[in-house]
Amino acid sequence: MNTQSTAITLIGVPLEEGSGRKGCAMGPAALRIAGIHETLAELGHTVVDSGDLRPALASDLADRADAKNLQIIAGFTRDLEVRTYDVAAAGGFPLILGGDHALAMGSVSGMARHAAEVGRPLFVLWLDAHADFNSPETSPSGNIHGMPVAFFCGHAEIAGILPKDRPFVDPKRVYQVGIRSVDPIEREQIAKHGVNVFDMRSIDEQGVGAIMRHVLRTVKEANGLLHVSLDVDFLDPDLAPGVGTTVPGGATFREAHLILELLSDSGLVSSLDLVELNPFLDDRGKSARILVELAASLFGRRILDRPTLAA
Ligand code: HAR
Ligand code: MN
Ligand code: MN
Ligand code: MN
Repeated sequence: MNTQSTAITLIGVPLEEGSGRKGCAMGPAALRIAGIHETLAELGHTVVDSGDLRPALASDLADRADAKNLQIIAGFTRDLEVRTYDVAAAGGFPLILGGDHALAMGSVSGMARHAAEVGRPLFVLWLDAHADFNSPETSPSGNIHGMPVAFFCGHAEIAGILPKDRPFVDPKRVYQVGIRSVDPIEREQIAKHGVNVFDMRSIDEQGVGAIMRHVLRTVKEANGLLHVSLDVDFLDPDLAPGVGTTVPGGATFREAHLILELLSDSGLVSSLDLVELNPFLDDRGKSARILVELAASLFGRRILDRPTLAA
């Protein structure tokens, strides 16, 4: 991916109802203002902005207190599943401009359908302070942005959002990096289902280089596709304050860039979510800008050319 030109389709997802507060719906606009399209085009890629999703309500589903705003979120999930699948199936790279993290129910499910169709396993790299492995039964908040990983792994029963026969992601193919806020039952669930978790202590002890080499080697050996889901709160709040759920002690600018650069070198990434940006909480656009800078690293921007080290 670092040298070749990629056909990138931007998909705006103005969803905020999964997060329990307002503001993330402005995320796609802020990422556009921060220059996502121009930045990736300048790196030599073909970029098409397909605009924002405007889904219908899923009025066939009942609203419920343990999964708030289900009709709105299910509508987005259905549309985004189809859009993500369509872009990937046509050989393109879906780049999702969020929107809160509930959108990953749609983007990852769409990629899982594409991966199943081409007969390759789907891996997910989840860059986040949170594990997002709650279900309606375990969630302390009822906020669906805390549930997408359990959902696309088939362990959050929210019936009727997507067709019953949809493919799930194997939780053993989910790699979470940067984790530092996990609810008690969620902690048991991720262990039980075998999610690979590299928490902040792992980053401190091993460094992101060693962690990423492990992940990328695993994906490569399995001939997998790799979906990357980047939550703003993966980053330290000093660096990226534009998010509703800041947790101290996050990834540094250099750690984050190294991860995206190693992903770029690998050429294994098939799709990307940029999520949880809340421009209303941001400081003069700095969080939006850093997301664009990180996307640029994934799509080949380098300080200097250097020989690519084997993953
Ligand atoms: N674990 C908490 C809950 O489920 C908080 C989840 C917050 N999630 C995000 N995305 N901000 O990572 O309510
Ligand atoms: Mn998240
Ligand atoms: Mn988070
Ligand atoms: Mn492993």
